[in-house]
Amino acid sequence: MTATAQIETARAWLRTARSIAVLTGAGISAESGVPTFRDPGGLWRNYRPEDLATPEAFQRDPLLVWQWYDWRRSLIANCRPNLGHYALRDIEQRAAAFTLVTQNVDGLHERAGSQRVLKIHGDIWWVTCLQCEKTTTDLRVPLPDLPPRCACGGMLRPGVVWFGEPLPQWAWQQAEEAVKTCEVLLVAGTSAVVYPAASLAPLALASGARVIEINSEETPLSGAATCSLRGPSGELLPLLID
Ligand code: BJW
Ligand code: ZN
Repeated sequence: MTATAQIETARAWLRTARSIAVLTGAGISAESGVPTFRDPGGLWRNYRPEDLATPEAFQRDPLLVWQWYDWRRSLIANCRPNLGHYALRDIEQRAAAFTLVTQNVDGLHERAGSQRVLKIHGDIWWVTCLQCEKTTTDLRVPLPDLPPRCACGGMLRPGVVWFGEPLPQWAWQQAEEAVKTCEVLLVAGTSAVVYPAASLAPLALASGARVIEINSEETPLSGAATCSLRGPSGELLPLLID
């Protein structure tokens, strides 16, 4: 099938589906200027993101990890949603049932107007206290003191999910339910290597859903997906709406 025919087919599936689920990753925010994790250019001060996004890294050097998050928060504060984020908002508005599962912590889906968003890796604007365990939102950039402290005196950590940590239970259960019951799952801008998020597309396929992948590169999911579209999500997603 030609690329144009593939897009036509995917558009028809989305138009007629009673329930749609979407899984997004860092690639969907790339065109907004947010660096991805595993593409070239994702480095900060020569550290690999995978080596900083761990509880061990935070335990070893909370200031270093906080400096990285503070830098990312400032960068994201200056980014805007792109046409890919807006296309997903439009698809939600037309769908009878819709769930957007995101691995992203940048908040750009909400800023684009998406309503039902499950944030399975947390949110970079949340802070959680290591002592009283309260989670609050802190939108200040840059943060005045690093590492930041809670009103109770405890040290705060970023409200995100690091390697080796469990995903927020409620969001994960809803995500599994959504992909098991959807007719179409759209997977955009993820390398599909981080689990358990990477298990959602195989789960959708096993439950009989069509899976449409959008990515600028081939991924481990590309061969299994019902349809795999190669290109930037900011250009391809708007083409999937009538
Ligand atoms: C574009 C584009 C454009 C670019 N248009 N496309 C061995 C096997 C299986 C699993 C494991 C294993 N060893 C360890 C594990 C578990 C581990 C894991 O999966 N590791 C793998 C790396 C092997 N997973 C975990 O630890 C998870 N927890 C867990 O399993 O808990 C179990 C448990 C249960 C009970 C008690 C205790 C534990 C947690 C995973 C948390 C991931 N966290 C991060 C950081 C979040 C916070 C932060 O932002 O700082 O989440 S890591 C990072 O990767 C981030 C992302 O959400 C996640 C996924 O990355 P994503 O979004 O796919 O980005 P990239 O950069 O990888 O890809 C971008 C893609 O976009 C590319 O494909 C590009 O081509 C494409 N692209 N421009 C379209 N314009
Ligand atoms: Zn506290």
